[in-house]
Amino acid sequence: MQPVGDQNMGDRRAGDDPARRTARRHGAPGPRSRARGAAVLAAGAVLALSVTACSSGSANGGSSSGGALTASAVTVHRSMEIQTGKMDGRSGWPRYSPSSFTAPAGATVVLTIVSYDDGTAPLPPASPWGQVWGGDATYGATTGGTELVDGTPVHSIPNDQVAHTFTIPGLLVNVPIPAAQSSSHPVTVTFTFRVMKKGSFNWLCAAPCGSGETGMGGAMNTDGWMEGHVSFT
Ligand SMILES: [Cu+2]
Repeated sequence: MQPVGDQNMGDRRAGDDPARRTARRHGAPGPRSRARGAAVLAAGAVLALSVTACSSGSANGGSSSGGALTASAVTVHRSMEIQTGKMDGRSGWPRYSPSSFTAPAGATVVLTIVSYDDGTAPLPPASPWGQVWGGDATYGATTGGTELVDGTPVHSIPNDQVAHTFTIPGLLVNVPIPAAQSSSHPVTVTFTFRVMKKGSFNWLCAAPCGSGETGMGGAMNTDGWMEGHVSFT
């Protein structure tokens, strides 16, 4: 998706958005942000288990129906844009737009995420969310563990350079998004996957880009901002 409207690019900076930075340092995490932090950690544990034991995951955070499908020859393209608080009008609240999409089950989905956020939300050194995860055996979300960053294939983003992630815990899919070079020079991340089962799954951002002491509040806790849904029909 291309930038919306003709906003002044200079207004889109996140790296100089003091509210966002300050918000991370002040205020105690609420119960919801703690719960979300626990959910993210649990999903990380599931990811690690799945990769080491080659076991399949569950529809964690989503629902599915019907049996496995046959892969189709159809390829569909979906796009999301990561906007900064200065773009979406809510300081300190970065947002994925749109926050939800639908795609045919069994089709190859080429997802393009254009991010204008030039600030980082560093992950802890041991966090698994800087790596590209290719999905779960049950639902067949396959990516080869690769994403394209401005056309260059990579298997991971250094944890301290991550700005956001696009993570579908129920499909064991994780796409780390690095910080944009500048607010006027967005980074484009492209990722291909296929889901072999009908159903709806929650996605979330696992990088602490929200408000509160842990960075897990605000946009991180709000549907339509740093979490949403993907449906396969
Ligand atoms: Cu985020």
